[in-house]
Amino acid sequence: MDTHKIKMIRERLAASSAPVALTGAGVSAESGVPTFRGPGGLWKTYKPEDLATPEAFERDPYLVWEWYNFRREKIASVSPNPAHYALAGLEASKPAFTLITQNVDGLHCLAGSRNVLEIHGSIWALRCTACGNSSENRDVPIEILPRCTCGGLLRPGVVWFGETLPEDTMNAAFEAAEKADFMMVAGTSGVVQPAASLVSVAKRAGAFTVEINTDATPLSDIMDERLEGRAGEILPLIITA
Ligand code: BJW
Ligand code: ZN
Repeated sequence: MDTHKIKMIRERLAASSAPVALTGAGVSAESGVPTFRGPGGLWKTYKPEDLATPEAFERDPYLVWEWYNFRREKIASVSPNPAHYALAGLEASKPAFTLITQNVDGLHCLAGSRNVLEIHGSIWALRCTACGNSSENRDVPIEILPRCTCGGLLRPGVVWFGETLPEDTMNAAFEAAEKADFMMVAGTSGVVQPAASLVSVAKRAGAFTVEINTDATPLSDIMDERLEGRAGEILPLIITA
């Protein structure tokens, strides 16, 4: 690991008054949560159009719920890793820090982060397809097919392809990106929109941008710095003195 680069980035972060982190599945990979793309990724075995679209749920809610049960079981059995803890520590030392995650696993909260913008929702949230009511449910497995008190079918409270992101959460994320003077982008392939566009927003606003990833991504070229490696190893180096 390039210790000079780490030191420089750590100083940038220390001097920052509006730091932002954008995280993706790679940050939970070291906890044992499968990523979506790349080796061992969920989209290697499962087709997104069969499981992660509103049309798929309309067609076969049982199948979709089975898949979410399988993922809920996996996630319930794992713990946060040093990447999650480092980011939780940053919130404690820098209250102006904004954590934006595409992850639905809830591991940032479990590690102690309090203000997390979960732009793709949460696997522990349920939403009624009839009345729109949202609730939390941590049953593993959840009884298929779950029903709302109104009788409507409940769906996972996550954002599927073709769906809009939760408006308030996304507005807060764009606002943070527009004000950011430092942005670290960890463990995301950067191919899913509009999440990935947060990086260009921050960049245009003049933020210093750092990518932490085991591989290069389509975002790599626009970043000011890249740290190639595992988030669970690199984030604690940047964040802890
Ligand atoms: C490590 C590591 C370690 C491994 N350390 N690193 C503009 C252009 C083109 C397409 C679109 C566009 N605008 C919208 C679209 C369509 C679509 C989209 O983006 N498609 C592209 C894929 C082509 N977007 C949408 O549909 C979005 N909605 C939308 O835009 O609404 C507006 C609208 C509506 C109607 C009409 C028109 C517009 C919604 C996107 C929802 C994404 N949902 C999912 C599933 C969530 C629910 C669930 O989990 O079940 O979200 S898909 C999946 O991808 C999940 C993730 O949050 C998301 C991002 O994945 P992420 O986190 O980047 O993970 P991976 O696996 O891709 O990458 C892991 C990375 O980690 C890799 O780079 C590894 O190298 C690295 N890594 N181990 C560090 N230890
Ligand atoms: Zn309902």
